[in-house]
Amino acid sequence: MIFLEELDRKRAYIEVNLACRMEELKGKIPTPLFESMEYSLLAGGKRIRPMLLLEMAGSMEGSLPLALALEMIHTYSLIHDDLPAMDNDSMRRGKPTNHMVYGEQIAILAGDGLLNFAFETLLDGIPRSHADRYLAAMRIVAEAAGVQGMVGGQADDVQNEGNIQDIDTLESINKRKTGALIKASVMAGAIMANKTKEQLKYLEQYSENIGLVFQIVDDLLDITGDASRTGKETGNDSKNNKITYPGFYGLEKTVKIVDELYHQSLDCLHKSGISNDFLVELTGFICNRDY
Ligand code: GRG
Repeated sequence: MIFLEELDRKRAYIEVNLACRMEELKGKIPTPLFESMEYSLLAGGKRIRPMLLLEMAGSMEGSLPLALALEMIHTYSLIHDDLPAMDNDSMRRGKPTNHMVYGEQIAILAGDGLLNFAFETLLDGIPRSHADRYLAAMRIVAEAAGVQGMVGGQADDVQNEGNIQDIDTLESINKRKTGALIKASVMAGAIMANKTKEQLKYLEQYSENIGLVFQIVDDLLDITGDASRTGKETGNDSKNNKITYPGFYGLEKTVKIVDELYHQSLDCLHKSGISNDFLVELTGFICNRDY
């Protein structure tokens, strides 16, 4: 239970800082835009990306803006992903999606606003010492969020019109759409902590593994979470009939793959020389979010 308490404490720390950062916009931007940005940014969420970054950065000062920016970018992507033109979802983080509350126009602008505010936050936070590391970390985040990462993955996803049928294409899309930002969270934190080339090599493997697991577990939760209601027992996304890991490999093998990836992730973490009990537990949490 100590881990869950620690998780809550760290989540609260991130949320207080996100709220503080948002306060800086209060009264300076159109009210519906502010409320819409705040609605989604402070709507809960596991805060896994900023948490990974802060754990990797360790005691390195000046890392907080990177963590906050990651959550803003992640939130913008969720707002846009939920739009009728994309996934057309009506619930997110247990609440009505942004466009359901504020309308599509404001939801699009709130997403744009959060993306830009992420970069304002990053630029405002450039530290006096170790600015070189910070800028390198910023570069990693920018690339992962952009056309070579999340945006590119999403573009391929919509181009396939939700009709991906082979596992390699699915993996390539997921690697960019979901995995890139998770990998960037780990690698940007590692750069801040000045890890060696050898350590970075293992951390790259670690972060790629957990990025992949993240998506697979999400697919599994779709089945185990509400199979009776959604009829997703086949493992295929009922909305657009695209293939998923459980749909391709079957439930049993998918669970085995997650288990293997979990153990490989721990092995990479160990080989990277990082000894952080919370990070080990967080890896377990990511690999089995059924807590
Ligand atoms: C619109 C450019 C653009 C990109 C969208 C994030 C994304 C890319 C798509 C989401 C598709 C999806 C639901 C993938 C499953 C894995 C995932 C990213 C889940 C949501 O992230 P969590 O679990 O959410 O970290 P919380 O709410 O905890 O922050």
